[in-house]
Amino acid sequence: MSHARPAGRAFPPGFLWGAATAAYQVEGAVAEDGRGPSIWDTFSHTPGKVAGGDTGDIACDHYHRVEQDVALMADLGLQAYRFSVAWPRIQATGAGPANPLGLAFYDRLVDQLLDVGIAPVVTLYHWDLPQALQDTGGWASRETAYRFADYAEHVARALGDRVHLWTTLNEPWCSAYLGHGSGEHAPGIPDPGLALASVHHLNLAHGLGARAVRGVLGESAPVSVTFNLQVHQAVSDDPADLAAKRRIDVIANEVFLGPTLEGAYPAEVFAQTSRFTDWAFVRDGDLDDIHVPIDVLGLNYYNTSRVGARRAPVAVDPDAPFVPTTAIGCEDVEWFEQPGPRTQMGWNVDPQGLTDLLLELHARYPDLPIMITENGAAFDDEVGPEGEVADRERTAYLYDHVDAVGAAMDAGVDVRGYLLWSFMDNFEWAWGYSRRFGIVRVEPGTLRRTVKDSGAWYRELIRAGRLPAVGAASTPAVRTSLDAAQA
Ligand code: GCO
Repeated sequence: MSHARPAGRAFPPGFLWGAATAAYQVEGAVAEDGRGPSIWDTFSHTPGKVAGGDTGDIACDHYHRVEQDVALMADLGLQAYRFSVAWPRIQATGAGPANPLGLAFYDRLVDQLLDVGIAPVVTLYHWDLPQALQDTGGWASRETAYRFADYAEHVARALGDRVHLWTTLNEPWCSAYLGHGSGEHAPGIPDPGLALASVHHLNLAHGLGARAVRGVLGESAPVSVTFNLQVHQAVSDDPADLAAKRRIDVIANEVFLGPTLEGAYPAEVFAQTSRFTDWAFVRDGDLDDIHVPIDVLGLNYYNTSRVGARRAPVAVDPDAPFVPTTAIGCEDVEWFEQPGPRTQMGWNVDPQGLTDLLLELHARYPDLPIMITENGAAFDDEVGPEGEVADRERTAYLYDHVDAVGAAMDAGVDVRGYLLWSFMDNFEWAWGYSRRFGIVRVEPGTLRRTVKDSGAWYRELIRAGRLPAVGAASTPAVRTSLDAAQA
């Protein structure tokens, strides 16, 4: 398959181009300056949970190399950097006064970014719950939502109006269902009832956290939440297949969109999940608290899936070691193989799915601006003698998805920016360091940074405001301020 692409469409001035990371995936320094343990420290140190026994103990050492990393972002011309604040750096046990040393790290980061003209996009929660809060129930406990609001208030006070956009949560779907359904992610407790309680408490945390940020910074403080909405394509128009699609949509998407954007859970969800919970954890007033106006909806998009009614019944094994999301009130939904190509994650490449998702969201919420807060691809990079990476597949993936965003914008969707995943190779959760999403390579061991061809291409996209060709020859190497320092 050819990865060559001609020069392509232009984007409006003001469209925000950036890149994203998350604290546990890049920072390292897990025991420094008063940081307490998070559920991901515990999980990654539990044998068998993460590929290769990898942990985030050192990760990209971003905590110590942050100045160089910001300089590199500036070399790439990034206009925004989406990073997450590690809750256990701010409150080691998830409660009590803020740790000044923890806040100081992000305070400096924000200033460094602003000094070079990069807009800070802050995610308050990207999965690193303080372990002490897990010990008292984690997201399955209502108390965690109140703790989150307190934490959000501390961070809002410290970073103040220097932040371009506040995101309360990243992908609560993962926290709820991978953390409590499949058990692939921390805390790794497979229990559908707890997964659904977590859904609600994460929603509540979003509402209370957003209100806490605005309580400190005023009603005009820009607030968002980031969802990884699942694009389920029905395998046919048969009513049974469409009904199956609706059931998985309800569990995966509507339980987040409904409360946060419409102030109600989808009516079907209660009957659909009655085997696992009576939803008594939803208290009077919660939906009002959750339904807070947001300025932007953050969207993380990678791939699509095909679903339909189950062709043959399956026995649900009560002793199975994990509970797939589909088992949570979707036992009758079957997954069908998507055609390729695929990334190294095994995920299908489907840029049209992104255009379709944007159009659908815009039809439902015409006044809600959208920001792509993650999109990118892992490939098995081949490294040249100088550490160079001619990652044409990744560049083609980025080209096609940026183009898909542009197509949706042409059709009237208000998309404000594109923040690719990821600025650099990092700790890919259960996959450890075996999956690399970066446009900057991080050399295992030395942690030396090298801009990949995709990074050089992205720099040119940002500079010109239009899609550069993806050539037969590789893009000229980017010489950066780091090259001399690392030589
Ligand atoms: C995600 C996470 C990222 C992942 C990325 C690739 O949102 O799933 O935000 O942390 O690393 O998506 O899987």
